[in-house]
Amino acid sequence: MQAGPLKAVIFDVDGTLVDTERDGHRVAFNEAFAAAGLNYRWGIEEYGALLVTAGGRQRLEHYLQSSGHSPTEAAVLAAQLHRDKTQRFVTLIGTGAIKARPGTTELIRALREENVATAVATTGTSDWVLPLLDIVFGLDVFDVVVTGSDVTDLKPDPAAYREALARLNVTPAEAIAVEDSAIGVHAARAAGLQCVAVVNDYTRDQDLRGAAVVVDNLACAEGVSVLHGDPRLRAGLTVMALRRLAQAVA
Ligand code: XBP
Ligand code: MG
Repeated sequence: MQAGPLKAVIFDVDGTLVDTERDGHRVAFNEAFAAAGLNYRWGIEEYGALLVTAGGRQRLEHYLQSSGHSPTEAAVLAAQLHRDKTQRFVTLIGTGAIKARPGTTELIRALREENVATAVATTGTSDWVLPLLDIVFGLDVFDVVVTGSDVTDLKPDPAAYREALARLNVTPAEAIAVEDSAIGVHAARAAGLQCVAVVNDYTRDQDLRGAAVVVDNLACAEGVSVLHGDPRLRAGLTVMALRRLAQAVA
């Protein structure tokens, strides 16, 4: 097949490259609550609902306000808890407990071998995103990394994707986003990108209709479940499949 216009693939982090929310961020938030002497604890299901707010600090702030704290108190407490949560999460990352989702490492390698640039656009903060990417994948496998610390507006706002496209120096038609969530798909689409959604337990039932393709994994020994889009993706998400997708919309 002739090479398509695909020049870059931009990956989301939480839920996409790594499954961090339930057993990573959520646990660190709960440890921060406990260390601050607060009785709040986020259960697995409750945390899934809270994820509609991107950004851990913003998530805390909304939650604290809805729990009766004044806006000023909530803002100060959220900032303090978020600093502590981030440190705790960085410690967890250092233990090697956070692993790449199946197929991500191989796909990144294959893209780079075919001279397709690889990038990250996340709303997570750089204090943990950079060490995590370094430990799990190696920072040098990404041409561009845009974190929530680099933009004012978080997903579903397209700012992180627009910034990644600008730094990559490619147009939206030359790139594809890989996301796991409705707010992520919305952000990518709002930046003009085609999107592949790879779901996890928190995002499986979300409205991902903006994605051209929805799969339950990037690769899996038993085969990938294609929830929406090209059934050939059962064999896994390959560079050729991504090129086909880019060509289909070119
Ligand atoms: C997911 C997020 C982040 C994380 C927590 O980002 O919304 O807020 O839940 O990280 P993405 P912080 O899916 O875009 O990678 O506490 O640093 O915000
Ligand atoms: Mg995500």
